Amino acid sequence: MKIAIVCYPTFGGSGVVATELGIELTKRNHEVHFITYSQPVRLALLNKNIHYHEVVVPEYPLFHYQPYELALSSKIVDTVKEYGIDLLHVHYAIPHAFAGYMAKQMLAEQGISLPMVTTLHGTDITLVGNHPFYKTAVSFSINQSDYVTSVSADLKKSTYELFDTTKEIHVIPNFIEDKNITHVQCKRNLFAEDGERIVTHVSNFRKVKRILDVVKVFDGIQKEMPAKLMMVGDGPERLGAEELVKELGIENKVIFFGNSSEIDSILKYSDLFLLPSETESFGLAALEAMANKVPVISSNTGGLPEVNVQGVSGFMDNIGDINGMVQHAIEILKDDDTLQEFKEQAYTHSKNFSVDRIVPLYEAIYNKALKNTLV
Ligand code: GMT
Repeated sequence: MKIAIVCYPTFGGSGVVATELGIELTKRNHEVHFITYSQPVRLALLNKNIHYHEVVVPEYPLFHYQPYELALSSKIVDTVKEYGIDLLHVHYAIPHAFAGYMAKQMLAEQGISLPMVTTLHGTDITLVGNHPFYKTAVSFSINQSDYVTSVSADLKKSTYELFDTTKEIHVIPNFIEDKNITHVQCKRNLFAEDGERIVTHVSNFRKVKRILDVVKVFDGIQKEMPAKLMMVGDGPERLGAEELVKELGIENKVIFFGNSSEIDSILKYSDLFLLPSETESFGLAALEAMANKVPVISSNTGGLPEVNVQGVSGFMDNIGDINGMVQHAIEILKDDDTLQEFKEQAYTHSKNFSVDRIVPLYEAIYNKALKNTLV
């Protein structure tokens, strides 16, 4: 099948999922065409089955806002016609599902039918999409998609609560490749001294991630045992977190890496992952940690209870419960045997989200969408 994927090409979870999905689909003999405004960060290699088509929005002084949706829908139409694309899969409703719908309509005028699958990822529903300025268009584009999927049951529930839709939503959780990692002790020493626990957080440092809580929880941990904190990512809350680190006097124990494409290398030396988010439709970062044998302390919000299993892959506490998170972190990190047990449990649990289990669920939706459009 020839599949066009529209996504955000940046470090956000939806772009990562879309990119990994595209790569996996090519391993299953599909041809994948990414249509985005820059090459997706996790897309290293292009080959005869992975193509990338850049959406360019020319600057024009009259425009206060550049019409990205227009350029995107035109690019979808052109790509579909040039490469004989069978199906369009858009990730993140805003504005991709709307642009996809416009492309579908333009193609229909020319007698070409293009089934569209929309995957809802989280903030497109819970934070941004339900803003009154966007809600009408987002509801419309959900309803006009041929198939809609969401990355967790909780996100499906939120979609029905927040939007005027009765559209069937298929839950397809995010997935992860089996990392099957082995630790190389000498490299671990690049990050921390012997006997120090390595605590890690990875995100885009937006408010919703509560990275000040990450710093506070780490502060509680480091008071009880030698530890280092790896802060991976960048975003608006970074400055505040750096200030808090200084205020607490723990500058020599916290490393801010900035954005990195070496997430797995950092995770494989980590002992604990912190994700105390305000809202999280799934928490792909937590799953990536588990796949690298890193147990997770997270909040219990949104779809996180579908990913993190209490007392097995880590622990969950209420949003903002710093003390609870510190206590649970210490419970995991207190001795090597307990830590090893949690590491193995987290890794075993991550296999429930293996590529081989999840990607066929998307293929099944694609087949249904194609069949329905051809009838
Ligand atoms: O979490 C982010 O900041 C990025 C955002 C995105 O859309 O790129 O992530 C959302 O999609 C991820 C992939 O499906 C989910 O794992 C994240 O939980 C979700 N983020 C939120 O709901 C805040």
